[in-house]
Amino acid sequence: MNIFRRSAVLIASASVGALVLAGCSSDATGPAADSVVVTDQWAKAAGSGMTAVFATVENTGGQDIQVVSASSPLSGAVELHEVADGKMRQKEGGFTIGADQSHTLAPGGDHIMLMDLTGAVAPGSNVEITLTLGDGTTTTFEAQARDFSGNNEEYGDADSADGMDGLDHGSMNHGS
Ligand SMILES: [Cu+2]
Repeated sequence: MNIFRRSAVLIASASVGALVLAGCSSDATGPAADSVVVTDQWAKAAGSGMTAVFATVENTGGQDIQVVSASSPLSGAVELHEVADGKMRQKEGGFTIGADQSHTLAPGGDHIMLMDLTGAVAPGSNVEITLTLGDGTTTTFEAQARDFSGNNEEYGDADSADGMDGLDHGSMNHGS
């Protein structure tokens, strides 16, 4: 009986210790990825070429967060885009999400652009996206693909055309 009771006390102590440690690691200066919550994410279904991913990206932390880049197993090159004058282009510096703010990625506005698709993005399938944040931490989410026929912004004649060699600029729009 005594042995059992002592074990119970030890287990209780260990649990308290774990709680204290967890509390210490979740302060405002923690990894940015811990403060990012992605909701309402979806991808535009596409047969080939390129497509876009949309979502609401929330920053639950007390400091600004920068989304500096993104990647996906389905794409050879993922870019962070904005739309200006009906044309999309790479967003300088990526997306900034203020403390306790949400950043909406939506057709006609900021979005994640998957270029050079490695395969079809069928309706109902999932597209995995990894966001890299300003502090180097990453967060990964899956966006379900759906048919969407709106949103046909053209690609701006970007000054940021560097590194775009080999891509078909003529077909760079969200349409299919
Ligand atoms: Cu785009």
